Order: sequence, then structure tokens, then C-alpha cells
Amino acid sequence: MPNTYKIPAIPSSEITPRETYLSRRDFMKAAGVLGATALLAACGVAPEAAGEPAVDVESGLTDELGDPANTYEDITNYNNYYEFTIDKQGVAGLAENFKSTPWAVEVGGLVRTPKTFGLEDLLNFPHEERIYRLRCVEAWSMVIPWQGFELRHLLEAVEPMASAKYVRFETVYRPEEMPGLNAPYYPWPYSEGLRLDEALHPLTILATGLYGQAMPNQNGAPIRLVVPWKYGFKSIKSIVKIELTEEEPATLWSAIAPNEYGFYANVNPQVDHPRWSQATERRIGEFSRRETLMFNGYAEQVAGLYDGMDLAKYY
Ligand SMILES: Nc1nc2c(c(=O)[nH]1)N[C@H]1C(S)=C(S)[C@@H](COP(=O)(O)O)O[C@H]1N2
Ligand SMILES: [Mo]
Repeated sequence: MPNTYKIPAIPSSEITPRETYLSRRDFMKAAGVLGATALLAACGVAPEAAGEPAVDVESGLTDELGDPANTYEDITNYNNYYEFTIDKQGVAGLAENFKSTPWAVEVGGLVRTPKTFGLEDLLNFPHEERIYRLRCVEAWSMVIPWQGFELRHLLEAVEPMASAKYVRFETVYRPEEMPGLNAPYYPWPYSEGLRLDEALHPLTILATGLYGQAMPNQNGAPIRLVVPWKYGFKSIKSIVKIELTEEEPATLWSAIAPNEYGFYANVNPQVDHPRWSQATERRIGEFSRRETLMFNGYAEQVAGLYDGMDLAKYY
């Protein structure tokens, strides 16, 4: 079942220069759904619910470096989501029946006004499109057009106390719907963390969709974190709990492989994984490898967060 909740976000087609959507518009015109889609979008109904085909044509979208967005097809069929399977091409099928509605995210810990946000509340935060690079620690990458909102807006709404220094995130735990959870060894539920200043950085978003569609299950429906300057595993999917803490929280990866995955996990071409180089990466859809950029190309915006820190030690 596709997700059927509505996205109040302005669809990509409305906020992207018209030419960049031409091929998509042509495709929809050919399918005879353009008028209907525009109308339904105005009513806040997800186009998908009206039978619009998934976007799998060249969108013309690029990131700020000029590199094209990966196709909807690639983004939704090559996934890491261990709660379903460790087979990247098997996630989409196994996640088909995951129930992403109703949904609630509990936000608490060291905050003055703890709150549980229903999906409707979350979708009411001011959304925008962010076209970000996603760099997996396994040395592949994609460019993904997300819709989402800055995490800092949600955190400001619960009023962090002065003692709060970190933010911990937790994924839903539903073994009946997530066959990978029956695998022993992993300390489920999946959890991740950020330092509070990283969490408040304007590049850090909670994403509720991609390519103008509600978030596909395999990408972390209905809401997931996206921290573009860190390795992909920090961008935790299907979040049900956010907690502000004083101490650095334990995370799933740093618990099982502390020598491979540090808490920070900033993309850094100079710090190799113990089993492979991080100097280059394979952009999905490209033939030759490309150089990996410091902080995944976001150094100008985020390097200041780590002034005075030894990045070879805190990796
Ligand atoms: N809950 C949860 N979140 C997760 C993962 C996971 O296995 N479980 N995998 C991470 C990894 S390793 C990556 S690279 C990204 C992949 O996101 P994508 O499938 O949307 O491209 O999700 C991250 N978030
Ligand atoms: Mo990853």
C-alpha cells in the first residue's frame, strides 16, 4: 500500500523553475493527469493517492554543485534499512506493507515542554525542498530531493533546558512488520544521536517526503532525519522518539562496531574506514568514481561546528 497521508508541502513542481520540471510535466501530460494533479495538490491530497505514476523520469533537478538528482527509481530501490533486510535491493518489497499511519513522535528528556507530535502536527511545520547529497559509509552516494523542515523548529517548540547537550533519536520497533528485527545481534531499536548544536544547524532536517511524494516506506516513512554532512547511517529512519540528554547517547552502530563507527561520523575523505578508503565514492548511476568531499561538500556551512576538534580522533 502506498502512503496516503497528505503533504501540505508545496510540491516540487511549484517551487522549482518550470523548465527543470519540463520532462516530468511532459510525462504527466502524456499520461493525462496533469490537470487532476494540480487540482488535487491544491486540495492537499498526495498526487500518488490519485494514481499519478511514481516520478521515474529525468527531473532536471540538481544539487547546488550542479550534479543531477538520482532517479526516483534508484532512490527507492537501493536502500539501507536493516529492520527489513541487509539486502539493499530487497528493502522496497519487504517494506511494502509497513504501516506509516497513524504515527506519533514523542519528544522529551531535558526540555521544558515535552510534547507528542502527531503526523499532522509534523506536516504543519513549514516545509521546503532540499536537494542533498547522501554519502553512505560504504562509499556510495546519491543526490536526493527531499521535502522536510528544519529540526531546530521542532526542538525550539519543546524548549530545550540549558543542561541539554545531545539529542537522541529512536526508530519504531515492530517485529511483525519488520522481518530484519528478528535477526539477533543488533541492539534494536535502531538509535542515533547528534550534539545539540548539530541538531540545531539549519542543514539538519526531518524529511517527510521526496520528489514531491510522501516518504516511501523504504526511505523511512513517515518521517526520518537527514544530516547531509554525515555518513548516511546517522540519518535515522521512521522516528518515534526524540530525547534531549546531557550525556552523549549510545547509538546502534557505535555500540556494535566502535572502531568502525564513531559518534560524529562526519564525511571525511582523509579518515579511512578500517576496511576501505573513504577518499572516493561511487555515485549511483555513474561509471567512474568521484572524489569524496570534506563534510560531503558542506564544509563551508558546518566546519565551524568542529573548530578545535581533532577530526582524526573524533570520526
Ligand atoms: N532505522 C534505520 N535507519 C537507517 C538505516 C537503518 O538500517 N535503519 N540505515 C542508514 C544507512 S546506513 C543509510 S546509508 C541511510 C540510507 O537511506 P536511504 O535508503 O533513504 O537512501 O539510512 C540510514 N538510516
Ligand atoms: Mo549507510
